[in-house]
Amino acid sequence: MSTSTMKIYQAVGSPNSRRVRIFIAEKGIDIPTTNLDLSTKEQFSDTYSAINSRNVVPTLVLEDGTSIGEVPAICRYLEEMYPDPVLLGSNSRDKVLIGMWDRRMEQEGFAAVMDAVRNSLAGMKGRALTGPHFYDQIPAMVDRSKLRVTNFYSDLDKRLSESPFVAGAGFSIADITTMCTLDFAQRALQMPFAQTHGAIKAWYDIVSARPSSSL
Ligand SMILES: N[C@@H](CCC(=O)N[C@@H](CS)C(=O)NCC(=O)O)C(=O)O
Repeated sequence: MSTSTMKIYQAVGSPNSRRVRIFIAEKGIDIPTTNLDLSTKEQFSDTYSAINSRNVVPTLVLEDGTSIGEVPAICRYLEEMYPDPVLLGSNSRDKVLIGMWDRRMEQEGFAAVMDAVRNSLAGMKGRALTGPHFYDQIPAMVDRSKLRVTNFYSDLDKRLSESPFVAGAGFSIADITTMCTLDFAQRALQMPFAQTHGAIKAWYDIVSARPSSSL
């Protein structure tokens, strides 16, 4: 389905952009895309600053020029416009549970990986936090962040031993956030989940076999 009225600004290697790319693919929609090169700091250009004042990707721009930043907000808009298939829940209970698990995966997993990456990589010097302001790295945070990632894996394995998908019986945005977290931890931190985490492995084999995961 084509949605020629909207536009997505994103970056190829960005895990937050990947969350939205997967969400869009799962919806079966097609949104014209502009790629930004974060390595040349294109997110700070005057043109993009006018689109996203936090200088982060992704951003969804609507036909009337409204800019929507923040992955959960972008996905919420797309869910309301294209309800099928449901990825944010179809009744009050499912909606809040999916919201709760997605936020937990973001805070306990995704943010921990990001903190470890941004406080350790040479290329992130002065960019320990995203956004328009510049923050020095705190190397002492790296070990703690990695410990948080290790604990996240244990907690996730327990959760997935009780539930087929992160937020319950069906695939949802919480699975997208979690898969992007695990893949980014492996790629940028060389911290894959342990193969002894059998519940994560069984779930990961299923979610990563979906065609959208290759995006
Ligand atoms: N909370 C934001 C986070 C967006 C974000 O941090 N994006 C990263 C890429 S994954 C970015 O734009 N980085 C630019 C930079 O490092 O300056 C969201 O949900 O969209």
